[in-house]
Amino acid sequence: MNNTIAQLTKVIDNSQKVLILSHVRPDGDSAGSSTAFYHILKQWHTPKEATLTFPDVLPAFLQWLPQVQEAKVLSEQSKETLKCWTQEHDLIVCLDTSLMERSGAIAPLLKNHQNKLLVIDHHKDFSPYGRWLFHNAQASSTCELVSQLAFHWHDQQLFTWNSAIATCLYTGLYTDTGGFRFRNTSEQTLWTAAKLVSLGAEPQKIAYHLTQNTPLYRLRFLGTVLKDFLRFLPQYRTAYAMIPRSLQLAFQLQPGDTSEIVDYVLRIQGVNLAITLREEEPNKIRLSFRSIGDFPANELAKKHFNGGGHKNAAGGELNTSLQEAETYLLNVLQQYQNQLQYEPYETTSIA
Ligand SMILES: [Mn+2]
Repeated sequence: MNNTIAQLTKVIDNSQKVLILSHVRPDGDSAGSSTAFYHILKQWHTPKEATLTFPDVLPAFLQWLPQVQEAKVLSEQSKETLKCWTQEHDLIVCLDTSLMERSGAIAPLLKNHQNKLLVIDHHKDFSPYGRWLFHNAQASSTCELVSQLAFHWHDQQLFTWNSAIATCLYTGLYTDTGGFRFRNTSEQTLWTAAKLVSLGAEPQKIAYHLTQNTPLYRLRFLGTVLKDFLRFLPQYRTAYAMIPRSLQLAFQLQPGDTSEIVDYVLRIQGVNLAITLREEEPNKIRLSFRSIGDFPANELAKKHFNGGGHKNAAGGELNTSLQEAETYLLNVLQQYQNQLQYEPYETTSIA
């Protein structure tokens, strides 16, 4: 059950040292909402001591976020440090994390500190944890929810707004909606984005950092995957790309460098389901799923690939070789052949 904004306000007012957590393999929404929350707490009418953390190193395309370099990386800390952090902070805020286990190296320690845990999330497959909750599966992103809180707190003059906050929040709206293209882009999302622009977010600058300004090796890598590692299965209206570990090593990829590939695969005409199979380590395959229209990528991921996510964007993993994963995928797809036969949008002719 959600807490009221008034209750959450009181929780923050009553705390002094706040630890900020989010999910493993950070994305624009987890990084944007966490960093925005960090700025809000520092600008609070009674300023808080906030510790901004990420479970893993941020991908390069997010390292420009205002003051994000002040963040600590959990996977680089000792067990003692993590233990110390969970004890010495009197409030722990966990953002964009549907399962407590997804908060990374600190997750096992959180079990004993649920009484000081505030959770803000928008995932449909959310498993409740913590003491205070602000969850809405209708929201496009956690940044949309943090915006809702921030607008309220701003109206109540509980903190001093700055453009860094607007920039961070706009970033999560942008990335979780694929640049305001996906199904989750609602009137509320666009209204929130407009308000963030009025409060200092610069759409062109943010889009530049997120979608342009790409190191050349990443584009060459993308080109190689699309040319040599892509398979289109018209009978399933599905296309998938294989990303072997050897290829990632050859291009010296950094964390997050493969995340955009699946969105390119989904651009193919006639494709309702796009998949990438990335060999993270030998016998550890990470899959990303994107769908257009009604096909529930999250149900596919949950049922067959030890994963989950949103209807049109999900992930999973298999502990097999890349070849075995491909064979398994092709078997699974057979069961969905009928379900994948649809036109995502009616083609209307304009007279
Ligand atoms: Mn999100």
